[in-house]
Amino acid sequence: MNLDLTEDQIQIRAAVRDLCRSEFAAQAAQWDRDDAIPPAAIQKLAEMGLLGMNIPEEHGGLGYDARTVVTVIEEIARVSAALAIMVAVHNSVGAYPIYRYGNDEQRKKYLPKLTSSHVGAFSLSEPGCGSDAAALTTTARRDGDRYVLNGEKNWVTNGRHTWTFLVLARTGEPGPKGISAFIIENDQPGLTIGKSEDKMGLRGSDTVTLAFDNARVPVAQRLGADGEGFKIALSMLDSGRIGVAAQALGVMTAAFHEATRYAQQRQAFGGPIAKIQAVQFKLAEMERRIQASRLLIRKAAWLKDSGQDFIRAASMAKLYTTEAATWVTHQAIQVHGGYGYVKDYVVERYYRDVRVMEIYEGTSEIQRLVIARSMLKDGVKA
Ligand code: COS
Repeated sequence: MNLDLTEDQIQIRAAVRDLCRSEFAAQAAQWDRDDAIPPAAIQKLAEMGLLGMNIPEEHGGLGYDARTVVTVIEEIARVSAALAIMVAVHNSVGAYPIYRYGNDEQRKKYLPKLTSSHVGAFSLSEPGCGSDAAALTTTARRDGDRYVLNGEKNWVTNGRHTWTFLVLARTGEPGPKGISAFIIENDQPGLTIGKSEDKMGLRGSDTVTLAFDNARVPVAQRLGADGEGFKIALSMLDSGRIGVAAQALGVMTAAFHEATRYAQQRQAFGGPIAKIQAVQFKLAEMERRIQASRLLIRKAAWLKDSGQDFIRAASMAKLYTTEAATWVTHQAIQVHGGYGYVKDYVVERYYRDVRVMEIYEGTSEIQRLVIARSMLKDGVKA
């Protein structure tokens, strides 16, 4: 297993880093205050092809492998976690499923725009079910050449910027086998896109509710076979979870750099606080967790790229990295003392931004469940 970046990946990382530093770094705090990211920022990413990162070139994408995708997401998250989640969701669970499970017509209709200019979203959760995804109650009743959708969805990232929603709805029996996936456009009659949630962090990335009231969707908009929706959703989330881990890694790396810089400047007890062992131990612990996170992420991405089962590895990367990010950003504030608690210092935003990463795309508890089930099924190898 080779976990080093290739020359190409190092160049891509440098190009994305340049873009983020020159175009986004100075604005990220304002996006957080305004709770809005301007479409121009998405456009800049689109110009670099980053809306089609994991889609093959013949369908308009860049054809990046998973290791390259996580490297890009980490870089964006070092500057703005809100922008990173928009891109990560669009790529992993918005556009890619249409390539992976779509028929020729669907690929031709959606991929050219989704890889170049338009944003996609994913809608599984509902007010009454999140972790227990197979319990969803939004219905899609077949009526001739249409499905009629009724129900409510929530926690939909990118909702107000989105062209296509990948919506999971019940077409059959209770449980996972009665769920199908649909591509639904933002101007679908019977669909109401709700207000943006007023979130603790990731401000600027919009999160909305959806309401379906007799939305009549052509059968041609169903993605995959009838009843295949749950497997489509979970398999896409497996990749998405490596992306969330990469976001968490980006934010905690930025928090670590801020804490280190501050510790070397801040004077107390006759010198910089970086000379105090209590502070050094915090910095050492941060670095340890960052390096361990990076290895877990690269391993999960490598397993995916080499065509192996990566479900358990993706859950481990997400679980470890997001919990590490919560710890690292917490400690970065601690190193800053009172200054870390005010908005003049960026670590305050980092702390708010990472908190949700232990929740979305599967809580830490769900990751533990996935890991345990997989170990008990396959056995634990030495
Ligand atoms: N990829 C593909 N298929 C999968 C899968 C995966 N990662 N995990 C499970 N499946 C399949 C199973 O193989 C099973 O099919 P078969 O009976 O044909 O074998 C089916 O899906 C049902 O699996 P299972 O019995 O494990 O389903 P559960 O209801 O117990 O749910 C969990 C499994 C809890 C893991 C799932 O509901 C989950 O991940 N929940 C969190 C959802 C989430 O991340 N929400 C956030 C969305 S972002 S807003």
